[in-house]
Amino acid sequence: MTRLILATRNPGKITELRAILAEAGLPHELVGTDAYPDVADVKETGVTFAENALLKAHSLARATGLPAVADDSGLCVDVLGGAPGIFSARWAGRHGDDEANLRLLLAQLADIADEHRAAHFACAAALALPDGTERVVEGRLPGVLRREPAGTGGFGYDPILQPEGESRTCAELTPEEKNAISHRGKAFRALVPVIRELLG
Ligand code: ITT
Repeated sequence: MTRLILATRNPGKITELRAILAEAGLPHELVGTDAYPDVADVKETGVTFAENALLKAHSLARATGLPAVADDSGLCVDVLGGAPGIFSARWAGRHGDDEANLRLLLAQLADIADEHRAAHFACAAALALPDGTERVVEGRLPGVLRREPAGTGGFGYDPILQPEGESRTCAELTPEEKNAISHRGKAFRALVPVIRELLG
């Protein structure tokens, strides 16, 4: 069985991709970066989600000799020209401070009318092989930004993004409901035919 490595220490992402591979009938064994503790994290120096996903996937494939999958994602706000984008995790300055990031964004958009509050989550997922072969796919979850956070599920900007056609925010959906429509779910599912093509 081919072993496939996913460039993340987030167990939720590993579970999500594992379920998608199993559902598609792909026999590959999926492990996370924690299975290779000596492999250093790569700096995300790209300027697009796709560049960062490819950087992470190539670096991990080279370091482990395994086919590697990596994703990069964030929130893109129309009226901000696509920001926070690749800066989503550190919009308020400190990496991963979800509450501060969300509060800063809401303050920046305080005067923006409801009809101009469109935004989407975007995710690029890359597959790289140790010989340098690469593929990248993308997924989006479009919606509008609320004025106040609602819901306790999920992470990041979930409490303020209300998906198109929904009356709840992402943080009010069950994990299954969110995975079914999410940017990451779409990107991971788009990887299935790519994995089949390159790894059999
Ligand atoms: P890794 O450790 O796997 O890199 P991460 O949390 O650092 O995960 P991501 O690339 O998944 O990085 O996401 C970057 C930021 O984008 C994340 O910190 C959130 O602020 C935002 N984001 C991405 N996906 C999101 C989602 O599904 N819901 C809410 N916010 C999301």
